[in-house]
Amino acid sequence: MPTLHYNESASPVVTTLSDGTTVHRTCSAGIGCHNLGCGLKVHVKDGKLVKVEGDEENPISKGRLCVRCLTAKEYFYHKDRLLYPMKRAREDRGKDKWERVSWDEALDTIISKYKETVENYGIGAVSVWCGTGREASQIHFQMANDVFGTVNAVHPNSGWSCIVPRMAAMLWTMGSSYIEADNSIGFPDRYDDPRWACPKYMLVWGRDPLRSNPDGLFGHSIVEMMKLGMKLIVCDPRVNWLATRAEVHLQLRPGTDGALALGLLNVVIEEDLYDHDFVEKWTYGFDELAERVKEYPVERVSEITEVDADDIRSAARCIAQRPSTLSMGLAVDQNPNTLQIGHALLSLFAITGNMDIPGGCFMGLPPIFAGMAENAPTAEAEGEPEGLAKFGNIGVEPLGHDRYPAMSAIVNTTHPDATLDVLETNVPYKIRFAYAFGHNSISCMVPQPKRWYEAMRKIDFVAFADLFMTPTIMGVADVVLPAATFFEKKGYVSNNNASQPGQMGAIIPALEPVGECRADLEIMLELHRRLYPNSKKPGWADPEDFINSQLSKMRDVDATYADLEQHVIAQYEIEYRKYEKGLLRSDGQPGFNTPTGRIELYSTVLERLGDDPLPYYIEPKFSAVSRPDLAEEYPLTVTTGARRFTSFHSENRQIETLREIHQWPTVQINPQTADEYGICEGSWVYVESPLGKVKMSAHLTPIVKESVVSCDHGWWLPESDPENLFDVFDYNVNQLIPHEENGPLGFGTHYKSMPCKIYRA
Ligand SMILES: Nc1nc2c(c(=O)[nH]1)N[C@H]1C(S)=C(S)[C@@H](COP(=O)(O)OP(=O)(O)OC[C@H]3O[C@@H](n4cnc5c(=O)[nH]c(N)nc54)[C@H](O)[C@@H]3O)O[C@H]1N2
Ligand SMILES: Nc1nc2c(c(=O)[nH]1)N[C@H]1C(S)=C(S)[C@@H](COP(=O)(O)OP(=O)(O)OC[C@H]3O[C@@H](n4cnc5c(=O)[nH]c(N)nc54)[C@H](O)[C@@H]3O)O[C@H]1N2
Ligand SMILES: [Mo]
Repeated sequence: MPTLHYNESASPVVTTLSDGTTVHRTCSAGIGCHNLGCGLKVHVKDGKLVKVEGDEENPISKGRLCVRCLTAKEYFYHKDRLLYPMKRAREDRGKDKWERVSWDEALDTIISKYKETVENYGIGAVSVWCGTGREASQIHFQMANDVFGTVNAVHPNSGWSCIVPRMAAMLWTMGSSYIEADNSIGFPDRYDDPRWACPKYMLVWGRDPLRSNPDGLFGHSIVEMMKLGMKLIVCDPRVNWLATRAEVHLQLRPGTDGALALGLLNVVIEEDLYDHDFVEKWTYGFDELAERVKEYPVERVSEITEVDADDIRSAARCIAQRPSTLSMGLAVDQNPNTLQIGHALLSLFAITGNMDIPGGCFMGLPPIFAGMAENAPTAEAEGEPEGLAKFGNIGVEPLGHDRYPAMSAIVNTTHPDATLDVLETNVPYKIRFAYAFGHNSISCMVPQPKRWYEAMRKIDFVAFADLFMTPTIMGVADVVLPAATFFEKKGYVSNNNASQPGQMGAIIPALEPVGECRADLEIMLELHRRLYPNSKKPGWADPEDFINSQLSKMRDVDATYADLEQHVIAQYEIEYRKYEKGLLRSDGQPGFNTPTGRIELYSTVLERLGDDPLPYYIEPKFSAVSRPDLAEEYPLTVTTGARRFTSFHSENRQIETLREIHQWPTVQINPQTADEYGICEGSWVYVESPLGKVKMSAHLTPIVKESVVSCDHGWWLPESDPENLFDVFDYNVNQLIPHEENGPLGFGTHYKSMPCKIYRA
């Protein structure tokens, strides 16, 4: 159903300038980013990277580029880049005693440790680890299932608090894959397309797309729509740039999102602002929802959230206008109340008739999310795993799904927090082998990182692939493989596996690899070749073959790598009002892809999974309300991880220009609060929660509420002693965050709301 558009009149992929410099158009996958596909022009002279600039012919990024890509040359040629495979003795973990080895030796070591593990302890002892959004995460499940034959794919982000809880709410209550604000991204003529309408309002909730471009909603498209008349409602405890331009800024107490969302529903229903026709025809359980939201009158919600009651009313009245749209972000996931926040916000836009209309909330096609893809090719070599990603058919489940069975209904990894329990207790069995790529858990992903660090050190053998040495690799790895940047490899980018309108593009190599770097995909194919030399698995011959087989699994998308490479980028559009046309259900009937065929305001799926079918509020577990005993010692609330232009998670701290712009791990403090504690601009302070403390440089700013401080995440100092793990435990804010304080079904956690105190260091 998606329609692909190529721009036939765009410049060729490679042009040559008068001085012999070649300019290569491509799509980015980083540097220091997700596979988002900003358009790039890479200037190459005598085989060397000269500079990178934005590609103004890319219909989506239109020549814009962030500071991380603009400094790509510093990254590409950085002295700290890993250039060769290395190994060290197990007893030297934590010591800077690496020894260069050949690729053959590194890969053979990994394979022999793997075989030894399986022979002696069974396949359960094998695990494959991955982080966020790089090529590594595109192939995480294939690496786990098809190469190493294990269901234990690990993504150790507590409560899977990145996009998956939002996706679960979307899938289970609306039968949709990612539901995104409609910014005309699939139309070649963008905002001029007569089928599109400009949203009257966008509700931006716990998201800062100007900095994060989260999951492909580019921040600049919000600014473009503001220029066309779109107004903003922003829900954020900080006054970020968007909040300063909002009609209403809902500056809530961190973590109270659930109450606020229910309060907005209360206003829309009490004031009869909803779309009766849509509710009648297309939703299930309106009366039950109406009864539930009576428990959240505006005055009560105002008390819980610290948001002015009149602001809640005005916001609800704005959103109820059609078309209005929703952009919800990470603060929705990083909360144990996550599924209910998602369900409530989606219900708000459903009952106001804003689902899948032009300028409203664009519904995704039924999901083809990585781990759920039907990616089981035929195995032909003896002993080759039959693509365990055909999940659920093999009678084995990833670790932790016994305790959190709902996890199986959305994603095919171990339960993140339960994985630590297994590592610490060896129950039900000991994990002995780990292949890890594209993540830096003890600097970034996991709460209580010292526990993970100790636990990962118990694994008998750990191999890592990365572009740089990291605290995690220095602390726990035995073998490290040098990964390639997108300048050095073939790949593809797409929005949510083409389930959303957007772009699909080619990553086209412009440079020879530095040192002996190799792409993750090449490493995977090589491991597979060595493990199953007789395999004739379709799609596994070489990177292009693999990319083509992945593209062929996307719904109705007819494109090969060669097609994309020829044009660099394609846009694809998907229709509106798919529910009227039978485009959302496998039976071709009108309606939504849910058990009742309707949008489930009363969720039969949540009910079946053992949760309340209606949205409800959970007070943050360690707040002054829940734990008055902590309130005196820890009077402030800390929220963490608001994105910065100058870094992508724990990356980019080596890049001089970026460190000039943002030098140290920083805590934002309201000047009033700072005054109270005798803290001045730029001084070092400790931020301490009941679980631990970290050092941060103070930045005094009125953008945070007086009772709130906001800390950077992902910090370590590449310039510090490797054998002190680059001081990661002095600066990684996740030491303030608890392990396994997830919501009832195992999702969400407290990255964005913990009690704390601050004092001068
Ligand atoms: N430059 C850059 N871009 C990135 C990343 C990066 O590290 N750097 N990371 C990428 C990844 S993996 C992700 S998941 C996305 C995330 O990107 P976003 O979804 O935009 O999330 P954040 O930047 O974490 O937070 C957005 C806003 O939430 C606010 N906030 C804090 N606590 C609360 C709360 O309790 N409730 C509400 N309503 N708001 C709150 C913060 O003040 C902040 O302004 O960004 C991606 N893009
Ligand atoms: N306190 C707090 N903690 C958080 C968050 C927060 O908001 N607050 N956000 C959370 C979220 S949403 C996420 S997604 C996680 C992210 O957590 P991680 O995924 O662990 O974080 P990264 O720093 O992105 O780690 C990626 C590593 O992969 C390497 N890398 C980059 N590109 C490639 C590649 O192509 N191949 C290979 N092999 N390696 C590559 C990088 O050099 C880096 O070392 O952090 C979480 N942690
Ligand atoms: Mo994330």
